[in-house]
Amino acid sequence: MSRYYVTTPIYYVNDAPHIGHAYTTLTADALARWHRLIGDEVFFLTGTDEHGQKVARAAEAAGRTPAEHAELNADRYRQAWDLLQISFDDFIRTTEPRQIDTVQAFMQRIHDNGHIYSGTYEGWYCVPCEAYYNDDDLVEDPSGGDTPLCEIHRKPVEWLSEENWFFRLSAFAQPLLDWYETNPNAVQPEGKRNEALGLIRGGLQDISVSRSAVQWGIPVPWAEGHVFYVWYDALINYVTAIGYNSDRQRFEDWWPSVNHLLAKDILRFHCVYWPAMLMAAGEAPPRQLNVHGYLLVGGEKMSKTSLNQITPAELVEDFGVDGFRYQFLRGQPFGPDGDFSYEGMVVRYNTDLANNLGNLAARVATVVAKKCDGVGPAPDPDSPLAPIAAEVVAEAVREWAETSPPKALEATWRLVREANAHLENNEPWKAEPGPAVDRVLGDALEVLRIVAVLASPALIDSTDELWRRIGLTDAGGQPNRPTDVRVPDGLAWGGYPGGVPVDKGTPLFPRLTTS
Ligand code: ME8
Repeated sequence: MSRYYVTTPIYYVNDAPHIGHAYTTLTADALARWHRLIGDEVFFLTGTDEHGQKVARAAEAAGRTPAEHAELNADRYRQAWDLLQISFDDFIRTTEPRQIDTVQAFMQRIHDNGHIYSGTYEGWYCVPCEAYYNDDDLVEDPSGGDTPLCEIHRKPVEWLSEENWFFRLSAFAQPLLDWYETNPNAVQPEGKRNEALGLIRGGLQDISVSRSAVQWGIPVPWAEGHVFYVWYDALINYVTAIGYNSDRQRFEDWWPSVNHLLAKDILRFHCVYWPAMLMAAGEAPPRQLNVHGYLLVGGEKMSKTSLNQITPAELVEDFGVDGFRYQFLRGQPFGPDGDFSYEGMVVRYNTDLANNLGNLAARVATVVAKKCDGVGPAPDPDSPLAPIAAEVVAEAVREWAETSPPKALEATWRLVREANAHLENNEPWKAEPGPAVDRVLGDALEVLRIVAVLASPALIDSTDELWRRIGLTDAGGQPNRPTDVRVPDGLAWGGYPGGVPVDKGTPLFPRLTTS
């Protein structure tokens, strides 16, 4: 059995989650569910990033203490993930004692290894990014203001000047380049790897790891009055949760074969700072970093100022949990930016879920009721769909392994379309009951069985319901849920036993209209 460790970024608790956060989290969830299907031991970590100025200021603006504000918004993240049926194994909050202990121990190790020194920091800082910037990273204020703007938030940065502790990042430029060279697939996709290499080759400056002007943070153990810069606190969550400072054996079981998911906004922190910090602490860098683009609304990144934030709950109300999950797992390729539109989501839902999968399930059940007294027949071992199913399973296995849920689902829906075409070509609804009709319907039921398993990382309750409707729940000798099947062996053609009751029920995915 292999181990699969997958993480999302831990999100800031300045505000509630929007669909951008849901996008990364859903992708991690689907990957975790897929790896459970193939029999891996999975550890799926998400959580919240609660310290730093951004959260402290949002709390102040809301008239709360940072701790109260963090509590409230961490809860909103948990509620959103519960709603979306996110199957995380651990939800870490950076204000927990385990994180405080681990950050102090990890940073102390880097300090003891001689990679931290004291100095004065002077330069630009963007609070919404919680990032230090050089002049070259910033853009001019188009309205003529003297202060340059952060490129991501388009807000004036702030000038910081304080006594600080610095991490000798510059010393890690060559070790990082060597690591990139020997691990050409560590950062995916290639364009993002090149971006990270560009940052390293462009020259790395030492970076301030502590703040004395901010109170809301983890105390620096060797310097009273200082707290750690929030990013040096946050990244460490990935090792806290697997026992870096509490259970060395467990840590070694899971590290470094991790798969970090993140968007391009935090590439620099994950693909440059984090591997360097690990090296400085004497640990191996992460095995895999998967960087995706932005989910755009009307061509713009979601932000509070442009009022284009959409919450997951708003869309779940219209599309259901599985409709939501399907859209964000299938809707845009994993990697580049993708535009989200409500109208596009309706089209995808109606095409793939209502018309293709929902319709296949409904028409098979209707014809089984009419021609087979409601008892599902077994598939034909020599069905023309058998080799297609084998190809689709193999392709899905490949694409999930490549962290590409959209392509894996696209392959899965090819099988749905082929099964619908097989029914159209044979028109069992027009034929007399008998072995020929049984074969065609048995084939379609077998496809539904296979699809219920392959789609189960995306569609949760509806694949369970499909399983029940085709008679496999409590069928005896059969896995009780699609998630109990082991892939790929359990998907060999012919697994549908036949002789079980098929239930039509109401539409699995009722058609939607745009209004
Ligand atoms: O950066 N499209 O937290 P954050 C796609 N606390 N993904 C998006 C997105 C969008 N429009 N908007 C947000 C932080 N995301 C730090 C992370 S990790 C040690 C610390 C997702 O709340 C995407 O994964 O700003 C992005 O990287 C993350 O949310 C940023 O979340």
